[in-house]
Amino acid sequence: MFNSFKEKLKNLIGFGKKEPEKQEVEKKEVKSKEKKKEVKKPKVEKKKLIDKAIVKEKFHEEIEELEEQIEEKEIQKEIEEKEIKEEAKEGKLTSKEPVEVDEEKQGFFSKLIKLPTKLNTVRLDQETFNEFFEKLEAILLENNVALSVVDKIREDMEKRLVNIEIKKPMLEQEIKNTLKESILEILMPPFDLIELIKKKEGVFVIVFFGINGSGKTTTIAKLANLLQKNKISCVFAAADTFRAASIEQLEKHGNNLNIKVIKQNYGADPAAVAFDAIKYANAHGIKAVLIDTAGRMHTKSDLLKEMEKIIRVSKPDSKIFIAESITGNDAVEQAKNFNESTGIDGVILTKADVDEKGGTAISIGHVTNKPILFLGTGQTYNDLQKFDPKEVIVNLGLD
Ligand SMILES: Nc1nc2c(ncn2[C@@H]2O[C@H](COP(=O)(O)OP(=O)(O)O)[C@@H](O)[C@H]2O)c(=O)[nH]1
Ligand SMILES: [Mg+2]
Repeated sequence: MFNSFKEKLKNLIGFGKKEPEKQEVEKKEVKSKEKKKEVKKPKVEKKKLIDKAIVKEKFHEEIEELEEQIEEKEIQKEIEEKEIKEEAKEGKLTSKEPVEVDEEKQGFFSKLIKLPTKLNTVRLDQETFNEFFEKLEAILLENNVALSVVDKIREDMEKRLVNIEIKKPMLEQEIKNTLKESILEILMPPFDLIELIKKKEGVFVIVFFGINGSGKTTTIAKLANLLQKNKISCVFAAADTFRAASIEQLEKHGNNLNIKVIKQNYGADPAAVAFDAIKYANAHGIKAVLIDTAGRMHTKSDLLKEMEKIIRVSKPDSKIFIAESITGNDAVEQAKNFNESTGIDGVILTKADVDEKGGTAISIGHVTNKPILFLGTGQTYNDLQKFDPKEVIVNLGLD
């Protein structure tokens, strides 16, 4: 997760600037890693990779263009410096001695600074900031960060960077810090679901919902596995009575994990299945009920009504929205609408293992104002990771 995002941020802001050859080697490594992944992925993934490669190339073209501009600026600067030195020799200048700045240690962005180049501080003017943010915006959008989040980040960074005096060697760090803090403000730390279940007297009910194929059934099985590791007993409610084979899929997980599955026939009222499962848990001293539901789009009002009924009947302690990390803005839009219509307490973001971008996590956090609890990171029962906002920052190279 976040691989392509991080790489581009690094190119733009310039942190961890490297020797050109080293960069080449790393690029090759990244490419060969991508190739390896490509082999395992289905065709749709391959297409995404190709799309991404095109965007990447475009971005590099832009960078090259900008670098040419910078070079021109540098030449201009050199000429000016020469003139100043000559003037100084002639005794015309009375200002302080220019402070030597190690350009190699500075990022790509710092070279854009137009204001006082002779002093140890820089002040970013609006125009330069806009020029920079335009590039950053492209990277953010390309990596699934929603427009509303981009606007928030722009506002935050503008406030902290424009027309503020910043010590030259601190510039890169300051840019990283502002971006980091803006993102951390969005990503709220997850609540501890395990503790919440343990603390509750009686049965703890969780309803899972999201669109078809987002990973609801698989995630329920992963979560049951985690509950078992924490010595919390649970039962499954096969409340997806709509999609063919959905009950059998849940039963298979139930068999593997030795968990009871409460079911009725296909076409039965899902709320009734949920009700049965809670009754069963109460009667058998089982701590948690995990309710699997049919996938639904937020646009289908009959299915939403059905969801409302499940919620009315089961009175869940947690409503968890399952979203696919790779679907980007679609997932964000769904989360927003479900949060407004049904109300959600938290999100589990699946398929993070096949998402190189990662911006969906930031966007969902912002539009729902709800925490991401876990990331689905593969297809085995153990592939469920507790979500940690600080890890996002580390993965983006901002810490
Ligand atoms: N790579 C990967 N695949 C996943 C993950 N979670 C679910 N899947 C796969 O996504 C597909 C749909 O999952 P399913 O649980 O049936 O989705 P549902 O329709 O929402 O219940 C299955 O092939 C799962 O194995 C994940 O975290 N990573
Ligand atoms: Mg399912």
